[in-house]
Amino acid sequence: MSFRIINPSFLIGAVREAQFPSDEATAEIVVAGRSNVGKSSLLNALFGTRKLVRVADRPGKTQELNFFSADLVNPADERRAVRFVDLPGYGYARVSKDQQREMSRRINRYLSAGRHRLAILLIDLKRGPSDQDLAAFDGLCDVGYAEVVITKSDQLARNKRRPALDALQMRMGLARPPLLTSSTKGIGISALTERLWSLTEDA
Ligand SMILES: Nc1nc2c(ncn2[C@@H]2O[C@H](COP(=O)(O)OP(=O)(O)OP(=O)(O)O)[C@@H](O)[C@H]2O)c(=O)[nH]1
Ligand SMILES: [Mg+2]
Repeated sequence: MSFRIINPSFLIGAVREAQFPSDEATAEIVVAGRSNVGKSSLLNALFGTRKLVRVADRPGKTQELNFFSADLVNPADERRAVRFVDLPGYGYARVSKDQQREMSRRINRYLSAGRHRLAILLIDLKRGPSDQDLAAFDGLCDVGYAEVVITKSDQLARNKRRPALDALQMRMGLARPPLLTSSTKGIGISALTERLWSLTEDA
């Protein structure tokens, strides 16, 4: 058996801090990134579900902070309870300014609540990092550990993936190449699960 995630369960769609789950012993993994980058899809892929996390038919779909509980399982069948947070995406121009402000307020309230130790910041391979992504990466690194994970790798031809990955690694100043995933093709999902196991080791 390999690394896997079992028992995924939706906890709450929170809009204010009082609603955040209070069990602080459980490692919390926050999934951040631009609107439409594939946060909700990646969670569904990790969970092995299609519908647990709502996926956008249009960008800006996720507006609450959605909390999920699940168990990471290693090949020796040891289990570790974790919690995932699906954040609203930033940078979608077509939601109203008021709505964008409210969404950044929600994200900032989460980050300043001082609860996250571990974030994965998603970057679309074909689009590469925007200035907002770079700022988000800095912000997440300031308050915890942030790991960059690449989404939608299926949208680039195989022979273009490596160069795009190298350019991205350079631009973001990463010590090693980030993990490449595709939620639709199932690429990198078990590698990411294994990575999450080691990242939560001493959380
Ligand atoms: N080709 C391809 N499309 C993907 C992949 N992952 C997500 N998508 C598509 O990208 C769109 C956005 O996906 P979501 O998972 O809703 O993105 P999100 O980051 O949660 O978006 P917000 O909730 O708006 O922040 C959807 O149409 C998905 O079907 C992928 O790996 N490959
Ligand atoms: Mg979403």
